[in-house]
Amino acid sequence: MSTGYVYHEVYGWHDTGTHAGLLPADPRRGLQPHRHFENAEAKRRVHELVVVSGLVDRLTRLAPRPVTDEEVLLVHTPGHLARLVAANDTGGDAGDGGSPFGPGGLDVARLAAGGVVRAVEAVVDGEVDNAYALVRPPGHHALADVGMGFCLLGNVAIAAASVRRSRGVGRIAVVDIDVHHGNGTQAAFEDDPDVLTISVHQDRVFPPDSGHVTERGSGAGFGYALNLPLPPGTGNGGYLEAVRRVVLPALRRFRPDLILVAAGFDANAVDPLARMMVTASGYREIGRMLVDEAAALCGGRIAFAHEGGYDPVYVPFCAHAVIEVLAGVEEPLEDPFAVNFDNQGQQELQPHQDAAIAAAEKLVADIG
Ligand code: 6DK
Ligand code: ZN
Repeated sequence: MSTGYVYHEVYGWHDTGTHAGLLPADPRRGLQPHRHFENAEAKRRVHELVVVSGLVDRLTRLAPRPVTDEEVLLVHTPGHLARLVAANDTGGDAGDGGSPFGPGGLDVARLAAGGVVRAVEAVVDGEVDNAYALVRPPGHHALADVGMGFCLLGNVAIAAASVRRSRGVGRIAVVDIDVHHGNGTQAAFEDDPDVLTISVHQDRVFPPDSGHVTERGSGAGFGYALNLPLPPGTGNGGYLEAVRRVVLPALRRFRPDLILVAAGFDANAVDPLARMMVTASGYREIGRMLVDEAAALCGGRIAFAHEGGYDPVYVPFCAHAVIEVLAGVEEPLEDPFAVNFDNQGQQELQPHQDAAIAAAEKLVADIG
């Protein structure tokens, strides 16, 4: 049993600067500068916990390489790449005004996408059994011709497209558990019946008006995009039920050769950018179900790519739990915060959450 692990110190050097709650800081309006939500802290502290806990000793370190122009262009337009290249010396924004980067930001983004590619290649090649890529900047919002939502390049989309080309992988399922809609990954494979994209997210947080259960892909890809928007306040009960009743059955119908997980941890109980209540034990169970399903469906071939998650104190415990599952650790690190979050009211499935799950559940039968 071996688990690949990608991290590079330069991921922490991607400079998103300051803002004031996602607006430009402006003292004239009382807007005080604050570091960008997508700063290095949460992810760097995940890595530090993985090292300090000793988990790193159970992992196989994989060195990321930057993605080439050719790989970027599997998902993005020449225009998008050209704009990022043009802004790379000075720094700039990837498109929506909320996705800033400093000088060299494109180089870090290439190494993030390349870190996911490396993890996925190692899994497909049998070099490792499964893998976790702890990368930054994130990727699942980036569209073909524009970056958005802190994302410059579509890390998971690029990795999926790249490994299909280089390794001839047939069917890939992407499971996106970031609390925001995985719109970029969905768009990249909108027409493609060989890539199933599943996104479980908080209803209409970001992008605005996106990720409705009615979005199902188009053309030959109709039915191969699945969206499960959950109401705010959903905790472990609702999330585990969503995975059991929608994600796993969808995977079983699709029969993927490889599963990729866009692993955001911003559905955690104290995230500043969303209103969900998932705890480290919830993430552990979600991770376990996905890893077990990969074992049943595709020889255990599963790779996780880190996306969002903004509380620097709690995200490390959530991500650590998932990496432990991948590595088959039997004595897990205790979550010191569990006592505070596990007993929050309404952690168990609520009727309005059940209704949201039922709406997506109905669509699963059309897959495959
Ligand atoms: N933006 C992510 O976690 C990124 O999915 C989430 C991005 C959320 C942006 C939220 C937002 C505004 C609001 C108002 C005006 C401009 C922008 F990609 C990941 F990092 F994973 O409210
Ligand atoms: Zn997110």
